[in-house]
Formats: sequence, C-alpha cells, structure tokens
Amino acid sequence: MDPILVENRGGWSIVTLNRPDRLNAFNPDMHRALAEALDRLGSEEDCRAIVLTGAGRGFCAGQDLEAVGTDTELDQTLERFYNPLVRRIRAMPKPVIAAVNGVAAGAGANIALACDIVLAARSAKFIQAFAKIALVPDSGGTWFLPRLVGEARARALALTGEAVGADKAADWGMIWKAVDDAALPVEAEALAAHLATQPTAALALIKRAFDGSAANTLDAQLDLERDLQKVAGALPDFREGVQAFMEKRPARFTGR
Ligand code: T3D
Repeated sequence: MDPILVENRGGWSIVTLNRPDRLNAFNPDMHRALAEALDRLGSEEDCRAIVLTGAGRGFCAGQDLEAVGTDTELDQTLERFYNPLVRRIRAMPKPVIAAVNGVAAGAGANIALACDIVLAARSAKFIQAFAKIALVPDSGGTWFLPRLVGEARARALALTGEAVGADKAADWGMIWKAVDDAALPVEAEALAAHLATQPTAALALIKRAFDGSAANTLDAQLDLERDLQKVAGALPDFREGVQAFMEKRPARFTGR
C-alpha cells in the first residue's frame, strides 16, 4: 500500500496520508513519499493549491511508535524528516490546506498547524501527545501553539497532553474552522478549488509576509511589506486584477 496518495483535481491536488491501520503515523517510507510528493507539487505550475488529509478515521498520530528511534537518534529523525517537512509546507509557493478528518496527535497535530489554513471535522481532536511519552513537542509545536492560542493555553496543552476538540480549537484560534464531519471533504475541496483560481504568486508573497511577521519588529515588517509589494506589483495577475475591477468583471488570474 502506498503510504502517500496524490490525486490531481485539475488546478489543485489532494495529498492523503495513507497508513490508516496506524492512524497515519509517520514512518520513514511515509516521510520520504510525502517529501517527494510535496516537492513535485511545489514545482508544478498547474497545481495551485494543496489539500493534506488522512485516510480512514484519523488525520495523523505523529511518529509511528513502533518505528521510533533510540534516544541518540531522535534528533536525527527530526533533522532528517520532521523539520524539513515543516519547512517544506511553510515555503510551499501555494496555499496548503489541512483537512483534519480525525485525531491529529503529536507531530501529526503540529504538521496540521504548519499548514496555511486548517479545517477540521467536528469530531477531530488535536493532542500534544508528547509529554505522555516523555518527549518535548516538536515539528514546530512550541512555536505555532503560543502564537495561535497564547502562552497560557499552549503551555497547558503541552504539559498535560489534553485533547482539544475541533470546535474549541476554532474558538481558540488554533484552526480556521470546524465543520460537520460529512462536510469536511466538500468544504476542503471547494476552498482548494477557489484558491486554485486566485493569484498564486501573490498568495505565495502573502505567505512570506506572515512568516516574516513572526520575528520582525513593526519597522522591519513595514520594510518587508514594501519589498514584497514591489514584487507583487510586477506580476501579470496584478495587472489583470486591476483591469478586471475597472471592467467590472471577475478576474482571470493565471497564478503568475
Ligand atoms: O523519532 C523522533 O524523532 C521522535 C518524534 C516524535 C514525534 C511524535 O509525534 S511523538 C508522539 C507520537 N504519537 C503519540 O504518542 C500518539 C499515540 N497514539 C495515541 O495516543 C492514540 O492512538 C490516539 C489518541 C492518537 C488515538 O486513540 P484511539 O483510541 O482513537 O486509537 P488507538 O486504538 O489508540 O489506535 C488505533 C491503532 O493505531 C492502534 O493499533 P491496533 O491496536 O488497532 O493494532 C494503535 O496502536 C495505532 N497507533 C496509534 N497511534 C500510533 C499507532 N501506532 C504506532 N504509532 C502511533 N503513534
């Protein structure tokens, strides 16, 4: 069974973590297949949005604990697999939507939070499971969580490993939206299909602006916005957007 499934939906693609009997926990084969798929989709011009989801009843249970390394190897697993995965998602020059169809635990939760937009089925749960096995949250959890939900909630979630349901995650601002379970695929697909018609190169610049804001002062961020706007202003899609507005018609963006 392929650990990763990729379907091209015409303008956007859906990537499915596919080890359902292990709640899509990561082993090296799944890491390698996901890296290969994301690299390919990242450079495919006709793929303008990506949905990441899980097969079966879970999104991802993090590291496969049957395939876990020894104490001396854990840092290597992060260095080889998880850290590049988070960096790949953040640097992807098109939107990445997490469609969290069920439990997202450990690194599985934080990989979802690394995505640009997180939609979750109402029955899904986010669990910082690390402390329960005497590990430290990884895959960006200690960076994403305090920024999304604030330090008090982030610390408590990491220290207790308590599950957060999709509705509460949405109320707390950890994710964008919780939707009825049956509606998740429909909503995720509609969102991806919409984004695939939008000015992809400009959306990539928006991603860069937000990534910069995490570490920048206001002054530095104003400079970054200026620099990115210069790039955006030279894009064909900017000309098309303005022209469409003036002509009172929907824009026909090419993504360039
Ligand atoms: O290597 C490094 O560098 C370290 C990196 C660490 C990154 C991490 O992600 S550490 C955190 C690892 N993940 C966990 O600790 C979560 C473990 N799983 C759970 O706590 C629970 O399974 C869930 C809360 C996620 C779901 O619970 P539930 O009751 O819905 O399902 P279940 O019955 O526990 O699991 C279903 C099956 O999936 C079961 O197999 P079985 O009994 O039907 O044969 C279970 O063993 C398997 N499974 C679930 N999670 C994992 C797993 N198998 C291997 N690894 C898993 N992480």
